[in-house]
Order: sequence, then structure tokens, then C-alpha cells
Amino acid sequence: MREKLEKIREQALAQIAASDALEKLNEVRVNILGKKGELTAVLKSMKDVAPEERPKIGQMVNETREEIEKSLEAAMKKMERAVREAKMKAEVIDVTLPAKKNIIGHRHPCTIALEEVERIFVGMGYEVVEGPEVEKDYYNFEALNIPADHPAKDEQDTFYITGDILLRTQTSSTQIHEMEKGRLPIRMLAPGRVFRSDEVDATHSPSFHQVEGLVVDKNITFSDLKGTLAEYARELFGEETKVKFRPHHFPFTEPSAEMDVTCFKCGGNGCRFCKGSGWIEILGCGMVHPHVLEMSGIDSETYTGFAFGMGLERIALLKYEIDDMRLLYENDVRFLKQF
Ligand code: 2NM
Repeated sequence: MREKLEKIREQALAQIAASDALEKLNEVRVNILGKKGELTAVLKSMKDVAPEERPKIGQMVNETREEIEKSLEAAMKKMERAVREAKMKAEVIDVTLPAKKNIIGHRHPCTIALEEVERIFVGMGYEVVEGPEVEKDYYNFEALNIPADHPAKDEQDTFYITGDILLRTQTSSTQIHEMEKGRLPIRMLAPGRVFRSDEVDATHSPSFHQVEGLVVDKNITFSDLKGTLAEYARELFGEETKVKFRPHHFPFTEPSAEMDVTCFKCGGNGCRFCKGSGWIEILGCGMVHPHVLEMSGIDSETYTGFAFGMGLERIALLKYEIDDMRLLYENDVRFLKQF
């Protein structure tokens, strides 16, 4: 028995020393210490040992088992460490290599322009309100003083969903909703997408964006309109910018005007950019028609208001000196990332 145990011990230690992989160590463990292993067999044959010898042999078996287990454990640790070290060496990262270029998104020039316009008006106490793109005929035309037989309805021919539901031609419909709520005073900006049955060219598209503004309060006059829009122009195009109002006609405002700004390229002397005139048209505006206020439930004897509207694409084209509106819709990153 003693010799047998000694032989198992020597063999095991030799096999462990010769193992060059974790699987081989495991094989040794199974073959010797496993259920059907050699040492386990010795333990099972204890019943054949003389009773007085049993404690002595039992102790020897345990000692052998412990020694083999320790040796296995040590060999395993050593091997794991070697594997980890080899892996670390193979996976060395050269931090001096140039980084991969990370291509990130970019705001659209119209978004940049809108955020600039919003920043200016929010700074003057305006609230930004968005409304639905699909509207009832009433909110798009009727409530804005454009009855069914009005010639302006032809000019703003749009896309109809049904006889009286359509895609809005202006964001003023959002302002009618706001006036109907009856919470006064109002100082609001209504940006958003609008639709018109137009052919595509360098300055037109059947779908574009507008920013409209509305102020309704007691004692609002044309001076408030002029002061507000002049300040807006100075913030958007520069401190030296001057403004000029030309009489115009809109069904929903009276009086109405179009506002021009001095050309920010030539300062008003006349250049190619402003086609020699020194002025650039940027928006339409006017005092809200009393009938428009009354239709939305506002007493036009107590309250007055002014409103204005501009094309967002036009602002972006001017600000970034882009000469064709179609470039804004093509989504070519080489174009978009310039702004
Ligand atoms: C413009 C020009 C002038 C306008 C009018 C209204 C409302 F709802 F108060 F009647 N909102 N926006 C308005 C006035 C829009 O766009 C060129």
C-alpha cells in the first residue's frame, strides 16, 4: 500500500510538471482524484487493509491527496498567469496612433437660423408655440379674414385633405388658436412647416418654413411694431442695420407693410447681393385687423396687436449667402457641414 501511494504521488507530480495546458492538468485531476481516479480507488480498498493499519494508511492517503491538490493548484495558477501575460502582450494598444475620425451630425442651416431668431425673440419675452400642419379651412383662411371668394386664397393654393381640411399655408393658424384661448396679453412666435401649391425653383418650394410673430395687449401701436422689428434686424444682421417699411396689403392686418433691411454686404450702397438697391426685403407685418381679433373673441376696442411673418429658408439663404433654396433640401453633407 505504501509503495502504491508513493508511486501514485510520484506519477502525479511528474504529470503535473509535464502539463503544458489547463486541460492537461484537469485530466490529471480526474485520473487521480476523480470518482474513478487512482487515489480514490486506494481509499475504496481500505476495507482490505488490516484494522490496526487503517489510521496510518488513511493519513497517508490524505497527505498524498493534499500534496497532489496543492501541486495542481500551483501549476494552474502559474499557467493562468502565463496565459494572461501572453494576452496582455498581444493586445498592447499603441496610444500614439492617430485616432479614427468620428463623423458626427450637424444642425441644418434652417435650424441654426431658427434657433437664432428664437433666441432674439425669447430675449424680448416671446413664447415659442407650435401648432398642427393639418388645419381646418377656418383657421387657415376664414379666421384670417380670407373668405372663400377672396383672391388671396388663389395665391395661396394649397393641398386639401378633404373639402375643408388642408395643409396650412401659413403658421398664423397657430396664432388664431392661441387668441381663441383668451389668455391675454400674447407675445408669441409661431415657427413651423407650411405648404403651398408652388413649382420648385431657386426661391420656391411646395413645402417650406415660416416664423410668424404676434403681440396682443392694451395700447400696442405701430411704434411697438417698428421698434421691435428694428431691434430684431439689428440683432440678426448687425448693429448698423437700418430698416425701412413699405406699405403693403395683407387681408389679416391693417395697416400692413413689408420691411427691408440695409444690405449687410455693402451697408446700403448697392452691390450684386442686393441687386444694386442697397435694401433686402425680409418680412411682412402689420397691425392685426380688428375683425381678426373679434373673430377670435378679443375685444378690439380694448386690445390691439401687431404681427409679422417671414420665410425661414429666405433668412437662412441670406445669412449664409446661399443662392439656391434647393440646396437646403438635398441633404448633401458636403453642403450642409459648411455652416
Ligand atoms: C405675415 C404678415 C403680416 C400675421 C397675422 C397674424 C394673425 F394671426 F394675427 F392674424 N399672424 N401673422 C401676419 C401678418 C403674417 O406674414 C407675412
